[in-house]
Amino acid sequence: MSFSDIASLLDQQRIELPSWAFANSGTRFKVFAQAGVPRDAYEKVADAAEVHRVTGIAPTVALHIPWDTVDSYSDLRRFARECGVGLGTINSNTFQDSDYMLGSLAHRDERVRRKAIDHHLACIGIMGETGSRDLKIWLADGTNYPGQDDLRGRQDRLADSLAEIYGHLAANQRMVLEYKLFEPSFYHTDVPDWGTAYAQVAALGPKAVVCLDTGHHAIGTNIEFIVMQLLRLGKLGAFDFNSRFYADDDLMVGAADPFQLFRILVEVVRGGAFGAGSETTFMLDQCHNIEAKIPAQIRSVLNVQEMTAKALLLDRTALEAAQGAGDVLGANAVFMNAFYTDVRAPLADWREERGLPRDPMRAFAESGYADKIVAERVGGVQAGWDA
Ligand code: PSV
Ligand code: MN
Repeated sequence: MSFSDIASLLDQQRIELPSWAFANSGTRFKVFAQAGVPRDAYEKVADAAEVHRVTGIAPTVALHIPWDTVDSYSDLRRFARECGVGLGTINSNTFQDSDYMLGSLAHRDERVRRKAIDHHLACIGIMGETGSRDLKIWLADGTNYPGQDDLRGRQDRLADSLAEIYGHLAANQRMVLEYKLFEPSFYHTDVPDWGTAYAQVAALGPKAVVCLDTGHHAIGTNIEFIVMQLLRLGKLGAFDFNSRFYADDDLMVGAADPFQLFRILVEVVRGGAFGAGSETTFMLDQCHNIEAKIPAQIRSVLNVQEMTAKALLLDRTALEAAQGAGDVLGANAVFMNAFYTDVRAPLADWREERGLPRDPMRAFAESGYADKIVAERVGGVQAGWDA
């Protein structure tokens, strides 16, 4: 298998960018504001379009509601189109309202649960205007102390809430349920793992699928195994890509462990989830607290593309032959050969052939866009974690 065999496959790659990656973010200790950062959803979309302009494979932007609330979503859609991109997944947010201190869709209080359900119905309304297919739900719901609440009752209420939301989806829309081991809840989380997410979405029907955020597992978890299993079950709806060293670090994908990203993408290809017909959304979910935001998104897109090229280069015929013969070292050598293949020069050629810059990082640096937004975005309030 050579690069020319996979070049046209790489044309089919699509990576969705998170609007919030362009805004200020930080840890609970400090948000370091950067100059030129967007003040509203329009400016976030404009920044995302720059990433697509130099990479050619990031044509959609995911929104987070209410962070990206605008007066007219159809106008934002029009603006995105003018910038050369589209609007993608709508992410709900039930983690920054005081009412949700003890939970949202799993809350005991019917008033709070109703409010959380209604927020999701409003998000479905927005999806109609933005043309989005996916409603992505991540819940901070959980408890901090043993005995604080009834685990079973919470799971049952969660199922009821999700069923009501699911009932409002249009035929071409999906619910994507994201799991996370812990944080902000520390004793238990109501959707802590892929098994719980799978059980909840399987009960709902075919339009409900799971989102796998690569930062949401215990250290040492074999994430590619989960990818394989969810694809096997037809339920891997989306990725939230990022890197972690410790917990949910939200660092650039491929920065911490490129080999893990490669192994994940090998299972994506093996499971038939790569390419034009894929039902899996490949999104980044990252925060750039100390590094420049637009270049960090470009670097992340390139990291995914590089590991995808290596995964596509894997000689599956040789691998299967070695596996079938019980040749442990031979199979491993075939696998590692693909990972160690340097695809950077052929990818630069691939870009040039498509009218894209050979070096997207450099092209952005030389474009003057960073200076332009610093000069133009004066006044107003920068968008940030809780803006
Ligand atoms: C939660 O940690 C999460 O991964 C969810 O996807 C949220 O929507 C996102 O982060 C916010 O950055
Ligand atoms: Mn996520």
